[in-house]
Amino acid sequence: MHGTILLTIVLLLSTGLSFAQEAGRYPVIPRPAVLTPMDGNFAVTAGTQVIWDRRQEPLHNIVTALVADISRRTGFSPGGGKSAGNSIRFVRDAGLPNTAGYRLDISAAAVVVRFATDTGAYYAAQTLRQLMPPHPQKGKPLLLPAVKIEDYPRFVYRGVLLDVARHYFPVSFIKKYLDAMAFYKINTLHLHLNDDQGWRMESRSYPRLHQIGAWRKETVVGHRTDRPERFNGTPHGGYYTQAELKELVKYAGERFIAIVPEIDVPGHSQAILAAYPQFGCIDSTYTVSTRWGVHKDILCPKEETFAFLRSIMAEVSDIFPGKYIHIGGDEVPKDRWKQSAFCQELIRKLSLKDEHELQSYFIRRVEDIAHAAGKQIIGWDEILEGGLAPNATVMSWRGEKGGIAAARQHHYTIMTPVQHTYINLYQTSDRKSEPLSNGGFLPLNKIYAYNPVPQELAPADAQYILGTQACLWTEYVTNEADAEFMTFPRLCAFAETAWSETARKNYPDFLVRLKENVQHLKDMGMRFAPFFPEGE
Ligand code: TNX
Repeated sequence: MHGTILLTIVLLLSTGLSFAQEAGRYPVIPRPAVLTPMDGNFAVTAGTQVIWDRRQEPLHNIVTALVADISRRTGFSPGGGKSAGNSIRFVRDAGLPNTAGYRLDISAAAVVVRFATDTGAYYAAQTLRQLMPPHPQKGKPLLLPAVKIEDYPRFVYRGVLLDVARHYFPVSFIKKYLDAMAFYKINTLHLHLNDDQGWRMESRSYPRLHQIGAWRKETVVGHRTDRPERFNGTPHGGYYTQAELKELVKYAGERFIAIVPEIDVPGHSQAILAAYPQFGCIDSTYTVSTRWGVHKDILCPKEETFAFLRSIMAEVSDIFPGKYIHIGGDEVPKDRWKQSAFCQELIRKLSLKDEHELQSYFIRRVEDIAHAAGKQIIGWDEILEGGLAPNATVMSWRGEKGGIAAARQHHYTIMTPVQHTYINLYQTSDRKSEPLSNGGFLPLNKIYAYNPVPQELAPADAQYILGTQACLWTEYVTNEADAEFMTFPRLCAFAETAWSETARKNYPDFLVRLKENVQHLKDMGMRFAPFFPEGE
């Protein structure tokens, strides 16, 4: 018999659990790095004590949120205490190797959580929540299966992009989304704040951005390639006040999620031009676009454009305290720059080869502005064309080529290839049971199978891959229910790719866990697509 099969059988016999039983008993997503099944259960009862150091602020909030969740499910209010009896104990342990990692020891007698940082404590709490039955009987002990878990993430960047430019989504929805992301240990929300069809951030220095740029007259109906074109005649728009954005940053931070704001330039900028046409290359009356697709009107590399961006970057930095600003850089048609006498003169003056090098010049200028505001930039992989800005991180979306090239140049990179991580694509081959989408096909097993580290990268280069991101572009996602349907359960599969080592990934095992785990999505009132096999 094959050695590994024999070993597996021996292991299964020794633990007394088949793989399906183990997955069903510990339905944790993403799958922990090390999980050792144990016999018995810990019973959370009215007498359970929860022990932690209340003087430590973030920890205090993490534990009280967990206790509130237990109370909601059981009707019990586990109390604080000191005794070592039936208890859940949170212990800081600086000796843990990974700062986001944790150890969880559940036995019939007690639950002990060890963590080096608050982030680790937070993730341990999410694992505990996933081990709890979502709908226990009120007033009955809540059983946690005994286990030893040692866990830490594979990647430091585990992101989701939400495009709030094509369709505006209210703050309440973003909070619901953040709650679910945190539950699956995703740590970054990339907010796509502007595009040709809308600008979404209140600006104090350039108020026409939100007054004019946040609204479009109407929206094209059906797929963008449908002919004849039809429009719905209904204005669409909205923007977030600075106070709302700060509140979101805080809300995300409490869930150990950083928000990366994207101000997409110099392309995808028609809404900016509708508000401030002077930043374009041609005299024109620009409007906020009512159609999808790549638009030719882009920002002009004039000094007044850079002064504008300096001011916007200052506002963005004031709202978003994180390390990164995403500056877009994708899909920049060069038509206007080719037509513009100013641009042609600038190319000559700076001794640039062509419009691609002019784009590179534009991005370098924006990088300088971001650095002056204390931020690092992330850009889409087009920023490689004409030469990378010195410290830029590259988001590889047109496949993996850009990410590979960036990593080889020892630039950090985040893998978001359309084919493997775009959750705006269809999820089945029978499109009739799904909302209209951009096109393409990303079923659950494909997003699950993705490995963000391409085989051809040497280990010394592979370390520049910070992580991966799922992207929800919303041209065709017009409402919250559809956004949820597109996101789940694909985000569960994605979360495992972002967190768990390849050796820990196993699709049949994932499906068994998912079947249990979706109960939590139901509990959150989260819609999800029903297109997944039931598991074994
Ligand atoms: C390409 S991904 C875009 C977006 C679209 C998306 C649709 C990227 C950097 N640009 O503007 O929404 O395709 O799938």
